[in-house]
Amino acid sequence: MEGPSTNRLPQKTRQPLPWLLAGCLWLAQPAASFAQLYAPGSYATIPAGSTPAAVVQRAAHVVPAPRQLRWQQLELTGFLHFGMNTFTNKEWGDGTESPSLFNPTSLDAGQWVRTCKAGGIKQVIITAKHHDGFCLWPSQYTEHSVKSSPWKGGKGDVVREVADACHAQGMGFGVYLSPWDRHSPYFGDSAKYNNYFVNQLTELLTNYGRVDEVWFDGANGEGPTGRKQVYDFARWYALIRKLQPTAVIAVMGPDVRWVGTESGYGRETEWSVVPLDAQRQDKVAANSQKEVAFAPKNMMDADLGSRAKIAPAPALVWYPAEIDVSIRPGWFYHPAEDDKVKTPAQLLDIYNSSVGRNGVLLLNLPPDKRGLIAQPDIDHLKGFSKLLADTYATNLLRGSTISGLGATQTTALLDASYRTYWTTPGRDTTATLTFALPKPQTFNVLQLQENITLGQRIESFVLEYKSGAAWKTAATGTTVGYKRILTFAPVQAQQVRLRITSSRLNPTLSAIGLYRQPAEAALPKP
Ligand code: FUL
Repeated sequence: MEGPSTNRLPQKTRQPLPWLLAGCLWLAQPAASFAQLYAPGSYATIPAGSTPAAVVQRAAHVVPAPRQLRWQQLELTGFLHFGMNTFTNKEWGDGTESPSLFNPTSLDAGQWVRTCKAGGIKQVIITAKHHDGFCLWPSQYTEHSVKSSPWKGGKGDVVREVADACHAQGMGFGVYLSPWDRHSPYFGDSAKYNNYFVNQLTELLTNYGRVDEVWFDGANGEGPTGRKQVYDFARWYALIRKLQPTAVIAVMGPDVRWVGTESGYGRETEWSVVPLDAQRQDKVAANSQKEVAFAPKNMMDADLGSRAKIAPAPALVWYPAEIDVSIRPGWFYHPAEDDKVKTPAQLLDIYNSSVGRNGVLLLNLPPDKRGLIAQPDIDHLKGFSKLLADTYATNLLRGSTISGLGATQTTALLDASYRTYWTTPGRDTTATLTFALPKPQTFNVLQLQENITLGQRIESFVLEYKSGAAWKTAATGTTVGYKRILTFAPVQAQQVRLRITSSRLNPTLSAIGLYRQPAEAALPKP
């Protein structure tokens, strides 16, 4: 759905700001055009002199590009960290590793993708090249790849096996191509390396069918004493848009924002509409990993998109959060971590705190030296997926009588369709919806979904339940966005109400649900 007319800016104002081109995209030719980077409605300039109220109105109309909406609705995506580090038992290689070390004994990408799919994951991203520069596909631009390894007599191609398995199993497919390359002799010779990178991207985006996500991380350990490479992001973006226009470009890219932590826990107030400034690559890189010993567990600012943050912004963009976390302590497989795989209950808590905080969860499952996902990871992912299904199987609000504003549209709240939605009849920015349940129920989870095809609007809400003659608070929250989940101490009630206490424009809700998490979901007390 297109954004409302306020976003159809006159052609001459729909241009990137000069500082964006200079400072954010490190412009070189040929660059991605503005129309290639953004979709109608996913970007809004703020006219100089706008009042704070006008900025809020503008923000409430910014909407996702189709590729961003598709990605958001996946909810759960998977990372496959596999490569030289799997064989050297390291997290980062330095680029001097011999390709002869890469020799999985029973690699089966079909097993990786089946495991992910069975766990509810909808799309996977393979580390085609990590920082050590070793390529999992036989690139014609370097010898430092699987073609120089003993695996399959140098005839193997891990990227092809993953892409084929994804396409055969109806899963999305993505590639991680590390900008930082500790092997390439071109790295630091900016023009040469950018050409090398473009050649490799071209191979990945033309030879493997549809690609749904391209992941550029911000890590770069080469300090002032190392080689300094200026990445030609603008050229890379233009290439991706040309070759795979439906793919989202993540982290060091304009479509998907790194949430700022690798813990799995997103921010409680998560706006998908943020000042354009959030796309500055130097800022992303500054918060990213610089040394292998330092994992960026939490580099999150609590607030990126509040009224105070957007008020001075010259432009706003739809730039939603992706929350990446590994099922193990490390990103790559290490035998010593077999007993440190996150439990099903921990994974459910992470899901509730990532997907349930208006983000997409990118869960890493690293294949081992055999080239298979290890059994503890398979078991825990399966356990998580069962807990998730058990928790969200029955919406306890089903069959309720609903009263409140806009009562005629309330069927949309419980019809299990994201497309249909409830909203207030006027431009109200507060609303109360009261639910009389068919019988008393015990619940400890609230789930809400805004219809983000109309923008993100809700700023605060409270869930209350009737206890005797009094209304008591079960839970309070701020933003909703695509999905918001709140867990709380179990409550028994037959009457509940949702009060939306602040919204940027008339609020919308595609869904509301109350659920009961099974006892196995409880985390051990710290
Ligand atoms: C970081 C990298 O340094 C890690 O090795 C891992 O790939 C993670 C997802 O991104 O920046």
